[in-house]
Amino acid sequence: MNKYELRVMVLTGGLLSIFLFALLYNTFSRKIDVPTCVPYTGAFKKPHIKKVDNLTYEVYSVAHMWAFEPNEITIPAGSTIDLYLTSSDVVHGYNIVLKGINLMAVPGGVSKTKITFNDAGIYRVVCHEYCGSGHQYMMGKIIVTDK
Ligand SMILES: [Cu+2]
Repeated sequence: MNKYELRVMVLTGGLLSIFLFALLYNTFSRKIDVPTCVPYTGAFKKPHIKKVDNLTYEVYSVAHMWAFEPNEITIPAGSTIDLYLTSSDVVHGYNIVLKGINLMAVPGGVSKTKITFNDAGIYRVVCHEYCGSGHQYMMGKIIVTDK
């Protein structure tokens, strides 16, 4: 081993130590808000839409190869959806185009978000996580009707 090899090894070890220190420091001493999954409850055996009141809906959605269930959601303008999302096979994505909503559908976990639709229109839902040969056909729709 020549002196250059030794320098490279010392430098590499030093950088690795700094990296590990930064990782452990940030893990234990700072409050990092990492999104978590709600524990799987089995509420998804049957995907469904629950109407809470005229402008509030709960949607229990399951993604699977290669569709979302329910595939079409119709609500009046001004409605808020509590969306609970899971997957029954592999990891899928749930992107509501024009709303900036971007969720992952993970088997065994539930992703949750709240979305308000003030404007009428048809919002396309696409899978944005490659999930197999039918991935590009995996889409749904949220139809927001005029009040
Ligand atoms: Cu996909």
